[in-house]
Amino acid sequence: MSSTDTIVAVATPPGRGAVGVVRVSGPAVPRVAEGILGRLPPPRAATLANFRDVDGSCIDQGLALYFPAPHSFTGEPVLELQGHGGPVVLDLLLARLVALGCRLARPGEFSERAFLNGKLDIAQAEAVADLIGAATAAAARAAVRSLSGEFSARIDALLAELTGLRVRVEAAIDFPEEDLDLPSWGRIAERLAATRASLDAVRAAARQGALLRDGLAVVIAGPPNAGKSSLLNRLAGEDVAIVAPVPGTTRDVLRQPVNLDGLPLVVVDTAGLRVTADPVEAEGVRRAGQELRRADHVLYVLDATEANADAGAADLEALHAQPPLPADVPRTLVYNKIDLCGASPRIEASPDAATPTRIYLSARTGTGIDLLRAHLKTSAGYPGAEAGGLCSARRRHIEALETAGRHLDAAAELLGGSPVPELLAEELRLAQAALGEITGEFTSDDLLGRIFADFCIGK
Ligand SMILES: Nc1nc2c(ncn2[C@@H]2O[C@H](COP(=O)(O)OP(=O)(O)O)[C@@H](O)[C@H]2O)c(=O)[nH]1
Ligand SMILES: [Mg+2]
Repeated sequence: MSSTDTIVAVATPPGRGAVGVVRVSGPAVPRVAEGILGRLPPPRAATLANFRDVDGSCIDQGLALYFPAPHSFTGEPVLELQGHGGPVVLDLLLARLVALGCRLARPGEFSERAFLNGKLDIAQAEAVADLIGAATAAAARAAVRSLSGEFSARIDALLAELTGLRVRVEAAIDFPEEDLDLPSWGRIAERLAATRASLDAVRAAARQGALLRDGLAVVIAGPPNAGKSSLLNRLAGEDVAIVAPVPGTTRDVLRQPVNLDGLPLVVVDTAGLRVTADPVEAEGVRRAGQELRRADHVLYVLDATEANADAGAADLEALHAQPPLPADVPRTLVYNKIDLCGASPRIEASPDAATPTRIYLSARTGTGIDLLRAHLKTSAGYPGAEAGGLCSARRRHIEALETAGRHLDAAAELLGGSPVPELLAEELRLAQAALGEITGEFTSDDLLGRIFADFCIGK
């Protein structure tokens, strides 16, 4: 697939910098280079050049790099101009290149062309965006692994297993006279079960990869003065929120990115949950409720020195009963201020899904915070930065893996009865189509558009 137009964009971030890079891709690159440089630079050699305006005057002086097709990022002829990183000079360069017939690129359009020309699959193109957006070193390392194709290779292996299965099932459709005997169906069922197991392993890995990319929204809630803001400051390692003995201090929602051993968290501090006549505080309480419904993990902070702290926990849940929080959001009860009652830090793990874990700590002295940090990691299923080997992944990938899993389950169910090869083949085809969406083997234009629209311009 080749594009007819030639696109241009500034590839470096807006603002002033030592160097600013303008990237041009498309069939007109040789002609555009003649226009702005006076000649086409030799392939892949950094060439000092004057970037010339239409009247021949010099807009900037810098390095020109020419990558002939197909050996470029997009697979098309690419020209990179490395000039000085000022917004005005870069605008002048852009205007000149547009006058030479280039069109301003849409977000992600360079990556989209790289995909269409077979330089990257979609999961790899997404990994480029994830590497740029990585919030922690562990997330960056996972993105590089996906970029180099490790995640795609695991998907391709699943696709190959499914192709093998389909070949056998479709043979039964094409040559019904050679009816498959029972042992043959048995072997197909075995292979199907093995494929299902590999798929589960890939999905578990993708979950962890997505966690590194998206991070975890940890929302702190609880009654006024329990020490919610103190806990945020303790987790952040700095004084982000105002702490005061006055109830109702926090009204706005505060968000603080926290790096938890490579796992990116966004810790959200909210107004204390109580009925109040103050309209500003009431708005804060309303917003706290809103945050709770978006949380990946809720920390209910309670004052351990208050006799009725336990009753408080039940009341807190009731406060949010309308509408209720999703049942699968983990909640942890944090009993704070243990320094005041001389208790030692401890964790009481949740005995069943309905009972939250309890952690006793002191936000003021920091004792017991380690228990909370470890608990947040375990509950998210994060193996820790030292685990290594993680690939970045996205929610979209997990959903596709789950869809494929459902079709494999349906296929297994068919095999349990007296199998109709046509129905079986259809389930396997649907599973394969779902997996193919991850790398882009089978992808609608609509999905492509949505994926690349999230990228930044110039990439
Ligand atoms: N002794 C002690 N005091 C605390 C602790 N955590 C918070 N406080 C105090 O409790 C009061 C309320 O704290 P704050 O973090 O503003 O509570 P919030 O209203 O829940 O955000 C402040 O005076 C804090 O200094 C703790 O662990 N130990
Ligand atoms: Mg507060």
